[in-house]
Amino acid sequence: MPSKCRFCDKQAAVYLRYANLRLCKDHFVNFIENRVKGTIEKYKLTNRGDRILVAVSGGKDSVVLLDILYRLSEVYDLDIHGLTIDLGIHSYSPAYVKVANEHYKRLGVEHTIIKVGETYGFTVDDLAARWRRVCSLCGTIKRYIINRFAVENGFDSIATGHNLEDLLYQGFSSIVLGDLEGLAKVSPKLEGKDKLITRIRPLAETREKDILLYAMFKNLKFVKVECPYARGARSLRLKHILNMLEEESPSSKFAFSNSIYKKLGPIVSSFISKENEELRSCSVCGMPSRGVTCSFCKIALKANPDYKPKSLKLRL
Ligand code: Q46
Ligand code: ZN
Ligand code: ZN
Repeated sequence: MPSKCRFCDKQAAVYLRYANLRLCKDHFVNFIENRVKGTIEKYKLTNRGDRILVAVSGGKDSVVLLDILYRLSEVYDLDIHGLTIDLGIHSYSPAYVKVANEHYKRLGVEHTIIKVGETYGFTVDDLAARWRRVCSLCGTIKRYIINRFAVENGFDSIATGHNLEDLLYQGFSSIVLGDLEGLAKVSPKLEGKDKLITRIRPLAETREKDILLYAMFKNLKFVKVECPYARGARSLRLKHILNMLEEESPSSKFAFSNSIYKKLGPIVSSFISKENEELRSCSVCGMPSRGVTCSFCKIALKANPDYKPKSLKLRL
């Protein structure tokens, strides 16, 4: 039986079981924008006048994040700037950087593209040729560059496209491994301190499927090519378990996220925060570090013996 949108006479394009809602394309787009607004307000992700650095890879999550934050920047009086990192993965990076660039231009958003190879003298492809566990090295590189760029250019926070399932996967896997520090980081907002800039995840309560539909309904271009170094077997298994739970009980993902974001996470992070107080300055680059040398500088020195820390301050 054809069914109508709950809010207008148009044909419904989606049925959201978790909300028992049939919506046309336009009302679905509104629904998702309101959901993101709800997350921003519930977790106080932004303050009026904030300068926000939006990390855009060119994949669906970050493209949707940029699109929605751009739309909300007037509502919340936000000044947004995009940052894309060219990791130097030859079968992957060029397509991503190109799409990110197209979105910045389409929206007229100021942005910066940092090429790891040109800036530091090595690429993620170089790391993969020499070491295993390249994703962990790549993750360190991305976090370092984004944070350093935000510190040097005076941003109040960094927005990333982590979606509901990304965070639930992190939470689930932290619980399975007993990794309390990891669990404390499963939150829509990670407060910064000194040279660690606050990180916000406005899509923390938005399902991956809904993000995909939003991108499709709005004709937003994004890249689907998978990184050659992605090894998702474990995360796919855990995400499959979460999807099975959702089949049984449509709102279970939201119940789980609520319990981590609102209850478990804050309790655990009140214990963990003591550890963060012990951060010192890296002896090579001066950025926050647990040891004498930060993880990024350790990787960079191994990959390029001539490595020197670089300022990422924009020349205006
Ligand atoms: S880019 Fe880097 Fe990912 Fe590729 S090497 Fe792994 S972490 S999979 S999002
Ligand atoms: Zn409608
Ligand atoms: Zn360092």
